[in-house]
Amino acid sequence: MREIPRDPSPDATLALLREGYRFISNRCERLGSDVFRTRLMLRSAICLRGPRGVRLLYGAEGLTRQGALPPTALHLLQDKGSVQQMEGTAHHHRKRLFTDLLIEGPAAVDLSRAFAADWRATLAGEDEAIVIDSASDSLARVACRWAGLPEGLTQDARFRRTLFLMSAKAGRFTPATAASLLRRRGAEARLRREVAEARGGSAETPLGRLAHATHPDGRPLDDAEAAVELLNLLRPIVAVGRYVAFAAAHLAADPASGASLADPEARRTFAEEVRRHSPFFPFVAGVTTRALSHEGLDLPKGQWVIADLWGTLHDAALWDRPQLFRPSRALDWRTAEPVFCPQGAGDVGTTHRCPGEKVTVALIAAAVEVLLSLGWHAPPQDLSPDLSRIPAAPRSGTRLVRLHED
Ligand code: HEM
Ligand code: MYR
Repeated sequence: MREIPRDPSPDATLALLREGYRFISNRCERLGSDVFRTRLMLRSAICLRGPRGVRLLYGAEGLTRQGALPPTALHLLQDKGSVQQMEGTAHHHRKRLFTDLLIEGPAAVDLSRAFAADWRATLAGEDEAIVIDSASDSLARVACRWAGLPEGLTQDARFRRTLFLMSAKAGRFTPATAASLLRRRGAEARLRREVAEARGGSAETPLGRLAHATHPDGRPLDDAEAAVELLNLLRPIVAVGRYVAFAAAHLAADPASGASLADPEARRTFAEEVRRHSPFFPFVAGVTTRALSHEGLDLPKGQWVIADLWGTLHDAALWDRPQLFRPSRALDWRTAEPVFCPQGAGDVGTTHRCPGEKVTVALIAAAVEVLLSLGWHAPPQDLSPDLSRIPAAPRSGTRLVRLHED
């Protein structure tokens, strides 16, 4: 067994904050290895780039997500008690709820139709739009209605903004992160009341489904558990606005590319390449629950392991000229190939792979259709992402002006 090379710095936390998405790739390249040891937040970590690391996080037994994320990121994103913190039977049972709703059910079609209508109506006639803000806000309205929440909450701009901030502020700890955590707590309390009320109603809407959902032993989810999972539907739908801003940036940088996007299949592969190319979810992390061997690595119990999603999607050994945005790669979320891992990889029912990929792709493709159906102008601006900021976005947020019906 080859010794795992070590990053020589005594603690690399500041380097991670400085280097952001490039943190793992930079060290893999420096050390000539797809795996290395380091210390982050004074804790020993093994970082991996490439399919071996992705297979470890999305296939190996003997791993938990509990204790794997900085607490602020965990509370702003999936949160304690959620599907992402479970393993085994409990996880598979809870995950079914998500895959039934988001993959088997009509969610992708329903959400993308509603989003196309809402966003188009919002944009048409605007003098100016910052795509990340405008698309995220429209997605929040659409997500709340789809979930079955009352119109009062859907129309509450502060609630919609809170849904956006949960993913926008999860990447580091600043005063804004603390403020977003407080706002999240308020949103959770509000959703607990909605769940309690929905218990008397039907199970037709996603809110109703969660209000009637059970644990494997038949006990109902309590209000807090259902509210946390409701946020695991709402928050990430709003987060797709970030991919929409990247998609719009490609159209703004190369308006002629719109001509090749007339048919739905072309828009779908465009959306898939947006997911590969854009810096979004940087790394995923787990902790071993027992000693385990994985593809030539011997890991002790309690080992923190971090797999590099962004680095794997941009590794020149795995992709032909990965820095180029090329929809002709014809990527597809249905693949189980570990090299295409923007939202995880592997088997969606039994691993922590994201259940929202079908919805994500449909929403990005719908956004492209909306943008192609309107006239607009993209003034000179910096569309490049700052890779030291997690999650990243085009620096300008993608600014469009003089939006009008064509
Ligand atoms: C899990 C990324 C959209 C719901 C994940 C994971 C990633 C991810 C990387 C795996 C986490 C881990 O392995 O620990 C993203 C990105 C999205 C997105 C970048 C773009 C906005 C969505 C959507 C939904 C969703 C639209 C639902 C409507 C979830 C849930 C999990 C998850 C419930 C936990 C799954 C589990 O633990 O089994 N997502 N996701 N995500 N995602 Fe997404
Ligand atoms: C969502 O679940 O809301 C969708 C995507 C959110 C992306 C947030 C990016 C920050 C994640 C930091 C994780 C650090 C892992 C070591």
